[in-house]
Amino acid sequence: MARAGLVAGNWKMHGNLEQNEALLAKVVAGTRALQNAGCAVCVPFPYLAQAGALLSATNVAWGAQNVSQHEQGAYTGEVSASMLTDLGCRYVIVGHSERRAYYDETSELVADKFRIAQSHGLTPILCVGETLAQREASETERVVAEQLDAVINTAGIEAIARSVIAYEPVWAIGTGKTATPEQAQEVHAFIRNRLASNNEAVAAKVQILYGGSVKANNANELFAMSDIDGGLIGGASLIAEDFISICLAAQ
Ligand code: G2H
Repeated sequence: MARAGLVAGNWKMHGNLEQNEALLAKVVAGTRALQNAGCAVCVPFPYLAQAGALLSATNVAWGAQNVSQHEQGAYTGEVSASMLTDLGCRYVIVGHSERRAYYDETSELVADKFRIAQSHGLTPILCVGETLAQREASETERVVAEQLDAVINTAGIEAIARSVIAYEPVWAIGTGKTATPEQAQEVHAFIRNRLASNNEAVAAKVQILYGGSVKANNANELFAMSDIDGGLIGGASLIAEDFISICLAAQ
C-alpha cells in the first residue's frame, strides 16, 4: 500500500458495557504491535465515554457513527460535533448507506455533516457506494461521483485530504457478498482519479477504505490492491480475533 493502512470498526447498533470491555481489551492487546497501519472503532454514542476510558492510552482510536449538521440548539435526540470532540473522538462516519437509506440522508446533508465534523477537528469517514440496481444499470461511477462531488462542492477539495473515504457497495453490506478485489479496486481507482483531476496531491494522500462484508479470510486480497488502503468493518469488528486479523492485514 502506498499510504499507511487504516482499519475502522463500525459496530452499528451493537454492544453492551460488558461485551465492549472484553472486546476492546482483546483488540488493544492484539493490535499493540501494529506497524504502518491505524486501528479505530466507531461505537454507538452511549459507549463513547467507555471507549475513551479504555482506549485513551492505546494505539486504538475511537469515533462515532453519525453527527448532527447543526452546531447546537433545539434538535432533540441529536449529537453535535463538539460533543464528539469532548469525548475524545478522532473519527466520525458520515453518509453510511444505512443512514442514506433509512434516515433519508441526502448527499447535501452528508456534506454539511462532513464540514461541521472537520470544523471541530474530527476526521470524517465519508461513505460512498452504489446499490445493486444502480450497479446493474451501469450507474456505479455516476452515483459515486455525485456523492463525492457534493462534499467537494461544500467543503472544498483540500478538505478531502483531512478525511477518509470508504467505498461501500450497498449490495455487499452485511450480505456476505464481498466485491471481488478487482471490482473494488476499479471503483477505488475511479475515486482516486476523480480526486486527482481536482488535486493530485490530495488524491495521492487520502486513504480510501473498502467496506462490505470484509472478513478475516478476504482482507488480505482486498488490501493488496493498489488503491485500497484498509477497511471499514461491520460484522467482523464485533469478533475480536477476526477484527485483529483484519487490522494486521492492513500493515
Ligand atoms: C458496511 C460494513 C461496515 P459489514 O456497512 O460499514 O458492514 O462489514 O457488516 O458488511
